Amino acid sequence: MTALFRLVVLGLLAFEIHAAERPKAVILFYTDDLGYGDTGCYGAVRIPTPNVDRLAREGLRLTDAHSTSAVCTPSRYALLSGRYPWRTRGTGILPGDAPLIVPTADTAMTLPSMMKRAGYKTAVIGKWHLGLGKGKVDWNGDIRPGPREVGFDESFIMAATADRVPCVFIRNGRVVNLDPKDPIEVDYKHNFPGQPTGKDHPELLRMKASLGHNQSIVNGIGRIGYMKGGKSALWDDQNLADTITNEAVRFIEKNKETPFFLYVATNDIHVPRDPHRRFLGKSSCGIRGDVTVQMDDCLGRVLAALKRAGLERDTLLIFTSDNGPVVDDGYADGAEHDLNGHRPAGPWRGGKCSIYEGGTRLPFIAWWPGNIAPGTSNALVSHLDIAPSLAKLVGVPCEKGDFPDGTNQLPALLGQSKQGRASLVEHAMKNRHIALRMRNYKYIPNESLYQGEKGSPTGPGLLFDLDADPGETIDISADKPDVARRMRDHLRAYQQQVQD
Ligand code: NG6
Ligand code: CA
Repeated sequence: MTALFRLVVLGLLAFEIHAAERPKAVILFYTDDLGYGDTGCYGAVRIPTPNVDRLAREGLRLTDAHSTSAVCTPSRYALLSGRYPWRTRGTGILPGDAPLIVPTADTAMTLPSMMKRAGYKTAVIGKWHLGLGKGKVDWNGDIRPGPREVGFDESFIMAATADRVPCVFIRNGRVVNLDPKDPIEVDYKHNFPGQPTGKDHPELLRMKASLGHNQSIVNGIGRIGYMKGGKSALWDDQNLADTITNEAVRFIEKNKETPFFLYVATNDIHVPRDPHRRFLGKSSCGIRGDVTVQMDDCLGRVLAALKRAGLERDTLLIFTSDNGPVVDDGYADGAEHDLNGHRPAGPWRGGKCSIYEGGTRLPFIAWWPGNIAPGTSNALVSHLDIAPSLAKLVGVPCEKGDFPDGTNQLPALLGQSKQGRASLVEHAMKNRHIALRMRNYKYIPNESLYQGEKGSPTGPGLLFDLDADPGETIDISADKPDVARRMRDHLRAYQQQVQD
């Protein structure tokens, strides 16, 4: 065999193996505010989640996987861009009329634009919460830039959260079912004359607020922000989950012959919790459990659609959540009272908004029958790693500057290695609320604590050994000053790295 011939044969072989290794479909099933302990396979006993449990039985269940932040917008920003959100101003929880904050595909590589480059058709269905447009959005026209400019071929989204206006779906930049004779107006500062608010007309509310949520009233629920018009386009809260699920199922059916990347971002289990009546009482811990059952049903219907499409063994599905759990998130829905012993964050301390582990340590299952062996892994991975790992999987080379804070953790996600990241910066709310994980250690600077949480009385921060003390209750910074100092310096060095 000549050297050249050998090269060609090797090249062809490499191509064949490579081609066979790529899944036909990749689905990122991204839930909202679902905690580590909220599903059966992660220890919940009062909430039946048969579909999530099935994923865990057939796939790889991670026990040290993290969202990038303990709240939604920064977490999703990092997911799509591969950048730590706390390096960039303006990545905090956004109002529904905020401009787009994710880099567009013409300025940077994004998760969807990378998948597109690999030949996958890309779509986002569900919650967006990353801003739209460039300034004042005209909700009655073509809304851009948005998902398309970030790299999604198709989009069917809620602009922000279900508790923020505008309460409408947007398909490919156009509000769905909008009557041009009844235009939509949105304002986050001032109400529109004559429109009732939750504050002035509590008698019009069918779900009372416990905090805030007292501006425009839509479907008897007080929201954040003011809106007017668009009556025919308003969503029905009790059908939100079905609407999102139907869209996801339709996308799978329509594209079963094409490689696709589908980002399904559920509204569940975010507030307001207003499930379809068929889920009422389906858990034994109240409304919060019931919307978790509804989320699980959505997953079940996606899995059924994959089976019907013949894609069951050709799909890599990642199941996870954007941030840790919260029980009372501003509506008096009885969730706190009905907990019934259920622990949303499982063994971890804190939850949504918190710098403790419960803020970002979340359910994370990688499922790809025939390619990922069933099991569990305690490898440390972050949502930041999803884009670079998928890039490796689908064969898109990443340059320096693409997904700058992400690392390729494909071996850990495929269950081929238990080695994950060496370190990870965790993030709570404001850009200064950060902490560092290194192996079993967690270092929290005093200035990263808030809402009355106490820092170290003797040093610059708290140090925990998560192996010995998973609940982060015993500060060992005085016993291990060298570890605390090293981690403090390491975290400072991260902070000082200039964002490109
Ligand atoms: C808070 C809201 C909370 C929720 C959160 C964002 C109040 C009192 N609280 O400001 O209900 O909407 O923002 O949640 O209004 S997230 O999951 O999108 O980050
Ligand atoms: Ca969230």
